[in-house]
Amino acid sequence: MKLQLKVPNMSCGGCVSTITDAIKTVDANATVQADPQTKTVSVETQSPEATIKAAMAKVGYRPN
Ligand SMILES: [Cu+2]
Repeated sequence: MKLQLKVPNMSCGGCVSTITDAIKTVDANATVQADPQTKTVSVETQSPEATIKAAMAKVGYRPN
């Protein structure tokens, strides 16, 4: 499943690695592409969307 999420407070490479790590914690095989410029995170994952969103919110990046 491919998720396309908008994360308004993602602003730099540090945010990107925090978000990527959080997603990998719930799905080690996930493919994450994050662009702070467009505030977009693309995730290819087997996990439910709610699980991915919760993992991101937990580290301070709540997708809208
Ligand atoms: Cu940042």
